[in-house]
Amino acid sequence: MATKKRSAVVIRKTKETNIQLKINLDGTGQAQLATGLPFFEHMLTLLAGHSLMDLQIRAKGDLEVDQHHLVEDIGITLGQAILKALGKKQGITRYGWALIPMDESLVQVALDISGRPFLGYGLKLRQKRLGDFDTELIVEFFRALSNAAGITLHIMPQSTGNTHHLVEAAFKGLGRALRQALSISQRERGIPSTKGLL
Ligand SMILES: [Mn+2]
Repeated sequence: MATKKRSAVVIRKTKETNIQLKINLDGTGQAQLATGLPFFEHMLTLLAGHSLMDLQIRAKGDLEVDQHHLVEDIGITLGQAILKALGKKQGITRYGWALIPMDESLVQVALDISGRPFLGYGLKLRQKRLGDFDTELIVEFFRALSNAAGITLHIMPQSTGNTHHLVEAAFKGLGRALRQALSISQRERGIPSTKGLL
């Protein structure tokens, strides 16, 4: 079904950030990251590994201001790259979901590659920082990704606990749900919408 290579390169440069991102939707989950944000790279590595996308990101930002611009802009760039690599969304499974435990924490992720951006987000993160990473930026990343990729995305905790565990379960869940939604369905004859457009 997928004869064309589903990969993309997006370069995004503003006065605040400079990002080069390469993606291969049909990869093996390899991540090569240089962002200057170690905790965030830990999460992006999980996202790549569990989605089986190959992800290469080189990003520089105005970290002297704070981490906000860089994290949000990586979300935008990743969303744009996914959309570009998907093309007309021919033959994709479209929906994906995952219920991921991380010890005491349990997070449910459901998504639709619908062309309609929406973020439902219910994580309550008790720690304000993980390493030196500002946990307020987690939701900003998911929102930017959802907006740029046109993905309806719900991330809801079923059981809340340690902040690192919760965030990790959310990124693994996003990865697993994306793996499913991006996969080519052998029985799907075209664009998986009764409208004929996604
Ligand atoms: Mn961890």
